[in-house]
Parts: sequence; structure tokens; C-alpha cells
Amino acid sequence: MNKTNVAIIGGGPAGLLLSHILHLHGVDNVVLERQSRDYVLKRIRAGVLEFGTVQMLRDVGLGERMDREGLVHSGSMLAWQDEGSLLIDTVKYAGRPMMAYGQTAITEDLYAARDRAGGKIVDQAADVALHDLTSPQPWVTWTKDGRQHRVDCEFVAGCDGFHGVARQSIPADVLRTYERVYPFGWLGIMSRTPPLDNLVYAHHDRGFALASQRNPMLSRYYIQCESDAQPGEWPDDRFWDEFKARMPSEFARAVVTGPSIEKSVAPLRSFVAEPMSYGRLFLAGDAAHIVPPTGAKGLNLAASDVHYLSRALEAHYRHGRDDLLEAYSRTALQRVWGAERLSWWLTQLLHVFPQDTGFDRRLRLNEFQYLRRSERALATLAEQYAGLPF
Ligand code: RFL
Ligand code: PHB
Repeated sequence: MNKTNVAIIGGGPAGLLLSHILHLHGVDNVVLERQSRDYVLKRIRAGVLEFGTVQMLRDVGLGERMDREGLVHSGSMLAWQDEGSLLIDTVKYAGRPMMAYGQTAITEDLYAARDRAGGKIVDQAADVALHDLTSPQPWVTWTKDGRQHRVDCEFVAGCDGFHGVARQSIPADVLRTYERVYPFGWLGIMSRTPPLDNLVYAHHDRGFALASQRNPMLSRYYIQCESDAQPGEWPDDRFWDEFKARMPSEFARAVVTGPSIEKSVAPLRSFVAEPMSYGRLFLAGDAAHIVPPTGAKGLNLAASDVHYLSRALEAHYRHGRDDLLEAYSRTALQRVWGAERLSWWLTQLLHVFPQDTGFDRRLRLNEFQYLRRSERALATLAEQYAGLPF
């Protein structure tokens, strides 16, 4: 394993999906992942897929289990304290359904596909370092089991998430970053109970709450919490009481509670790094951008980045064309900023901010009432929630 075409840093969904698609195109690659496989497969994160992501996974042979186990739905509910609720109907307004299928399951499917094809995935690769990124022959080093390793390559794909090494390998005078950190987090639990019929995003003076789903006997619930909240401060009873207090009573009554099997706190952040490439390094997924989870766009953006990057690398290897690689950052960022705007907008609409005044609260309420009254406003939201075409 001294040489490969593409060295992929990070074995999350972005890195594994890129590895899988490059393999289908006959492009050799190696994935270097810092954590153990067990750790990566235990992480619980995203749950909602855009139709474009679903179609992409089907097109590359990863649709079988997803189509069997995923829950197709025609959008999500927005609920507002005493003001009722509305359906963001993505089928009616954008012609595209959504699917609930967990990131954990997608990662399992990807590992299984790479294993079947004899893919090279190094786990527990420590101290990954990128070298000579602006030369035609970059190389990557790492340590494992106390030994130093090296692979020479033609391209490096930085798919190593927000805290990875790839983005940090771009010189500071080249990289521009844009960021907003929100003054709260999400406390999430998983429970082996049947979910509600729809996803429900709820605003309440007590804070935001979300009911989501994984499969007919697995549900995911979130509440807005303090940024420094600890899962240990939230025994199950306290979580359920707070969750139900924030949901309109019709949904609160329908929720089937049960013991949590996982509980964690996630911070909320908007972040974009530009450009998404430097020499022979290309960033994809959370390595280049973060969205707050309101809107469920993070994993879907990772998939669209991989779509553009795999297409560009295929054009290089199959047709000797580099125009798509040169355009990659610009092309991907167009979609990234669209998702950033939607996620920011939904976050500020649905959460309670510590500095809120009565004026802010009235504007937000009016925004919700406008969505209820105006089909055009709702259609605009539904089109973005459904995800714009690649
Ligand atoms: P990941 O999943 O973070 O994977 C990066 C991988 O790189 C490894 N790594 C390194 N490897 C080698 N060397 C280093 N120096 C390394 N540093 C890091 C890491 O161990 C890891 O395995 O990034 P990727 O692949 O770009 O995927 C992005 C998605 O995981 C993320 O955007 C979504 O989970 C965001 N998200 C959601 N997205 C959706 O589309 N729909 C959703 O419903 C949704 N819900 C969510 C979410 C994220 C959440 N949290 C926890 C932030 C809900 C939550 C609560
Ligand atoms: C989830 O199911 O984990 C989920 C759903 C919708 C979101 C975020 C997370 O907006």
C-alpha cells in the first residue's frame, strides 16, 4: 500500500461514499480513519435523507437495505405552541419525498460494500499528516501500532469532519472561514418505541423540540438545551416531561415514551471554509462546512460534495479532463450556501435565544403565521427543505 490514486482522510459517510464510488470508476484509493471501526459505527447522528441523496445511494448500488428499512414520508410538520401546525409538504411543492434512514445504517452499508470489494480502509490511523499538496505527487503519513506509514498519491480527499487535519493543512492566508456559533445545543435521545407518523419540528417559549424516526420500532427525539448541558443532568423522566411540555398536546399525547438507549448533547454551529480545494487537496462534507441540524442538511451536503468530487475525479482519470476539478469548490459552495441559509433560517425561527426581546418573539410568530397563510411562502420553504437538485 505504498501508492494509490486518491488518499481519503476520514472514514465517515463522506469518505466511505467517495471511496465506494471511486472504486466503481476503477480509481484506486485508501481510506485513513482515526477512530476504530466500532467507534465510527456506534456514532448516532443524522436521520433524514433528501430524495437526491436517496437516488444517489440507489444509483451506486447502496439502495437495497435503505429501500427495505427506510421510512418514506412527504415532508415534516412545523408546530407552534398554541398556533397549530402545518406540513412542509415536499411532494406537493417540490415533487420529491424525504426518507428517514439513519446515518449509522448508511455507514454500516458503506463498510459492508467496501469490505465486499476488498477496499483498503486503515482504522486507528494516528497523526495523519498531508505533504506536498501543491505538487503533482502529494503524500500522506500516519502512525499505527507504533510504526510510521506513508502512501504516495495523486489527490488527497479531506473527508475528516470539522475537527480533522485536512482543512488545517491549507495555509491560513489561502483559507477564508465564515462562522456563527449558536448559544444553545441539542440534547438527543434514541428509544426503542414506535415514532410519531411525521417528523415534528416544534417551537415553544420553553425552547425547540423535534420528534424524528428511524424505523417502526426506533425513535429519535431532541430538545434545545444549554450549550454546556450534560446528558447526566437529564434522566429520562425529566427529558420526556420537558419534551412533552414543548410539543402541542395532539403530538404530546401520541408520543410513546420508553427508556433511552442513547443520550448525547450536540452544539449548534454554522461554518463554511472557502475555497474547498488547495492544490491537489479537495475537502468534502463536515471538513469544509457545518450546518446546525435544524433542516437535516449536513449528511445530505456531504453526499452532494461527494457527487461533484467523484464526477470530477472520474473526468480526470477517464477523459484526462480537469475542468470539473478546477470548478469543484465553486460548484459545491453554491449548494453549501443554500443549505447554510436554510439551516440558519430554520434555527433562528424555531429556537429561543437568550437575548430575545418581545419584538423578536412577535416577528417569529408572524413568520409562522405567514407560512400558514401563504402557499407561496410554504412552497419556498418546502423546495429548500426537499433539497435543491445536484
Ligand atoms: P464525519 O461524519 O464527522 O466523519 C469524519 C470522519 O473523519 C475522522 N477523522 C479523522 N480521520 C483521520 N485523521 C484525522 N485527523 C481525523 N479527524 C477526524 C472522524 O473520526 C470521522 O470518522 O463527517 P462527514 O463524513 O463529512 O459526514 C458529515 C455528517 O456526519 C454530518 O454532516 C451529519 O451527521 C449532520 N447531521 C445531520 N445531517 C443530515 O443530513 N440530516 C440529519 O438529520 C442530521 N442530523 C446531524 C444530525 C448531526 C448531529 N450532530 C451530532 C452534530 C443530528 C445531529 C445531532
Ligand atoms: C434526526 O432524525 O436525527 C434528525 C431529523 C431532522 C433533523 C435533525 C436530525 O433536522
